[in-house]
Amino acid sequence: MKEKIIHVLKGMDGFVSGQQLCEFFGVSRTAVWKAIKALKAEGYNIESVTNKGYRLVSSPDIISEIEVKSCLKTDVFGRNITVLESVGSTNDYLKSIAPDSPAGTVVTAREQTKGKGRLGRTWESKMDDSLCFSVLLRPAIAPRDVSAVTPLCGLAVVRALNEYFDGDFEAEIKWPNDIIVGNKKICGILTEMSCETDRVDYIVVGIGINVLNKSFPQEIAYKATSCTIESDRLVNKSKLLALILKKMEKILTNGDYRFNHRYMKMYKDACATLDRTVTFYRKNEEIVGTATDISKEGELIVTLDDGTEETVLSGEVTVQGIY
Ligand code: BT5
Repeated sequence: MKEKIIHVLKGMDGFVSGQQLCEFFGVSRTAVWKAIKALKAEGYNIESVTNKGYRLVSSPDIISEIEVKSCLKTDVFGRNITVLESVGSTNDYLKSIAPDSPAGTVVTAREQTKGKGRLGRTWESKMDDSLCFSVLLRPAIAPRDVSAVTPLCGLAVVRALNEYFDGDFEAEIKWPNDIIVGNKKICGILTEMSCETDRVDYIVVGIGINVLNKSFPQEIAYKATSCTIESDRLVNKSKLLALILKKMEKILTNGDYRFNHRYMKMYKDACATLDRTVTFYRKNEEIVGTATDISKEGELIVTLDDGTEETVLSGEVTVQGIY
């Protein structure tokens, strides 16, 4: 009921009368009044005026199921969503409920206490400052094709951020899975999967975005940035999450979880690593070259001074000019 009322109030410019709401949902005035009272307690500023009805003045900036659902424009992604107050890691939580959850299930939390990066690293986040969420995917693809999923999700995040912040800043991709603004990291992606030899059981894509952070722990301050640092715009995390889920659903399903020609071009256009000098290690040997292309499988192609090409599948690549 609360969710339906918020949906109606959001769609109205002015007031909607209590009577209209009762008729619309076939419930009593008391039921509407109780739902409005509960919404106010959750931080919604709803004006009530005798003989006019109710008007939504503002929504709380705390991520909630009602808020996300009222902004969702997807068919599947986020329709089943769990919003937690505090959790160790949204990826771990989603993996624990994955066996009984449908594709597109999302877990998010106001706070993550043990956020994970890749290779045992840590993802730092503070209560209500960051947008941390995980999405459950069940594509009918072979384990070897999973490598395209992270970059495709990165592309979705970049497009969502650039649409939401509309010219305030330009988000780009640092291959393979960091989203950067300028030369600093604004978002990281951690993809985990459960599979059998020839079949993916499920994939959990975990995305952490620095949204309202004004500062960072000393160790990462030189390389981290946030939406608030880069833009003066007020940010509604639920709305931003809904927009990212819309882009993810579109890109992943339209492209059948693969890099089709169109998404490959978009990825390359958004990739800050290309045309830069990069350094990586192979069998303890330092290799320096220019990042010249991305393969169909999402690998980075590096051209060395002698013209030979090296393919980098994953791992650490230092990009000149970026942290
Ligand atoms: C990542 O790993 O960037 C993946 C981060 C994924 C986080 C999400 S949040 C939701 C879901 N649940 C989880 O538990 N995780 C996912 P990696 O490429 O390994 O980068 C980690 C490194 O980034 C750290 O070692 C730090 O140097 C840096 N770092 C940590 N927190 C950061 C932050 N908030 N902003 C920018 N850089 C950060």
